[in-house]
Amino acid sequence: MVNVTVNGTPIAVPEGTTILNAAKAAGVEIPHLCYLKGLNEIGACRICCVEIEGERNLVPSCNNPVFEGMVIRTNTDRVRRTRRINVELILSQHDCKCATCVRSGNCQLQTIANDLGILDNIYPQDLVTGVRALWPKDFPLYRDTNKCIKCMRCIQVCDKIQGVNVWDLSGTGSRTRVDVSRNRRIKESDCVLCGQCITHCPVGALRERDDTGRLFQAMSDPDKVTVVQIAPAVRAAWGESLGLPPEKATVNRMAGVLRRLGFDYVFDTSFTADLTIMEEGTEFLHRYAAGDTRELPMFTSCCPGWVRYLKSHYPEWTDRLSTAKSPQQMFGAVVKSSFARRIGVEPSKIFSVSIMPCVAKKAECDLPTMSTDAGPDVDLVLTTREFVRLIRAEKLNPEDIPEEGFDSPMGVYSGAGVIFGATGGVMEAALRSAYFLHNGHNPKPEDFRAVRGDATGASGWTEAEFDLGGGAMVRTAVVSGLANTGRLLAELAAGRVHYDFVEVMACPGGCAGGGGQPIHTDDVERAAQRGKVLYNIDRIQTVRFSHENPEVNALYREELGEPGSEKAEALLHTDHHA
Ligand code: HC0
Ligand code: SF4
Repeated sequence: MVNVTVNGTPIAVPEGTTILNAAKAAGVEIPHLCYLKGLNEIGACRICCVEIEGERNLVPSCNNPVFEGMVIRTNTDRVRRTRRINVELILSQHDCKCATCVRSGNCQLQTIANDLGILDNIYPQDLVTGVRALWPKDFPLYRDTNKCIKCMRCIQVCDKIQGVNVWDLSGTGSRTRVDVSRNRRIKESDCVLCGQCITHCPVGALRERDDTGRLFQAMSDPDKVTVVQIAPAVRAAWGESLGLPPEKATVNRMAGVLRRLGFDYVFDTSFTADLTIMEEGTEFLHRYAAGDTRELPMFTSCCPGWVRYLKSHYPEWTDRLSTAKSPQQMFGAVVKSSFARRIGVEPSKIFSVSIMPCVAKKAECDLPTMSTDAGPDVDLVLTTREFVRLIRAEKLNPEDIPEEGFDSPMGVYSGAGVIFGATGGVMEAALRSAYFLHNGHNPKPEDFRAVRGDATGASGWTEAEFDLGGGAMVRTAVVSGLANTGRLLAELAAGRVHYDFVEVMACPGGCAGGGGQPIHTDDVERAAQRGKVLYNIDRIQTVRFSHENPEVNALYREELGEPGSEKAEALLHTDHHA
């Protein structure tokens, strides 16, 4: 242990502790902006500077460890003045139009400036102008250079957590800025649209494309029937930025809210998560029995960020992706076919919307393979954040809105369909049903819990092996975060690991930690906590197996025949090469 004093309070902390964390342990919070634990500890913003007795210069506290006998002061006049000047200098290069910024009220720079009582921008603004106009408006990820404060969090998260390396510094000195690396335009980069750089941006420099205007347009068209689906992971997070306690932020209250927003039909993506399991589980058993190494291990295909990553990094392994469409896209396909027939409406008159914790879903629904003559299967994707903005725009108070049921038939789901939203959930749901399909009887729902992933992504990936019955040993791996995924794929390529079935989610923790989820300014990662909410929902469901979803079974009975049938193939599968 190392003995230090923080503002006169003695404290002992483990060796290697940073000044920032030692101060925290002594009950002293040091303001900081660029710092992100374990990810960005570079002292770039200089807001966390403190005075150390005996040192001439102030030092950033986030990346300097304590030493024995260190005397730290965080509240001297010099520290206060320097901190203030450093914030003012950042503001001089920041487009401070807070009234029209998506992060207003949720911006770490705004909070620090307000907390320090900075009421004027005293330095003339020196913004790089005009660059913003070059950013493509149709790309689901939007970047505003004039808001970037060069904290470098986006660079670090894209490099270290995702291994995609989209961002880099360009220019030197006062002209240094963050831009797409290697002089590329964003559309030429490998950006998979995971949105992790958005959720780690402390200000409004990065955001998703705003699609709420297109929704309002469709809603005001009397010819359109609006249908909405709610992704599994949204239910675990939508209440966070509305101040709703988890027991009030239920998916049934969300259904009530969506009806008040004007949707004609409200459904749950978890229904088609169950349908995905029927198709993907069947497909896996066929591939496993055939043993063709070109198609094994089978990779899950429901995360569009991962599909984009695989196709750009290992295009030769595209055949290993399950051909099953994602639940979002299966949902769209069913809505514009069997549901349209059921309600007697032309498919082209249906406007199909999904609320997703994800930015990449905005690109998935635009793929040419996800459309028919009636138009795209899913017309519009809104992130959880955009959904919350709709609630705010309409001045709805969710606490006053009663919980309501879903419309039928696509509002019926099993617990297996809900855990899709957490890392390992797709694999667990698939194994529950693959076991049934293989043996003709159910396992215990908890039999496959060993596949549950590590929501922090810190431990790499989770391996497990199961006997599906009759000696059918299935080797599984579950991974989230694309840097972890890159390492797993390298091991597979080198022949050092062998799996039959691999689940990949681009975002750490799976969709629960998705790049479209609410952003918090306290730097606490919430994927694990949200994942627990989903597992708890599963635990209390009466139906916990996708193959026992009565409406999924009715769909097969009445329209599709068997999983993997010609009709099911045509409607629910895709060609990833197209
Ligand atoms: Fe997910 Fe999905 S689980 S990718 O994270 O499979 O976005 O929540 O909706 O489609 O169901 C996201 C979440 C989904 C899909 C489902 C899958
Ligand atoms: Fe990198 Fe993901 Fe951001 Fe694209 S969306 S730049 S892949 S972190």
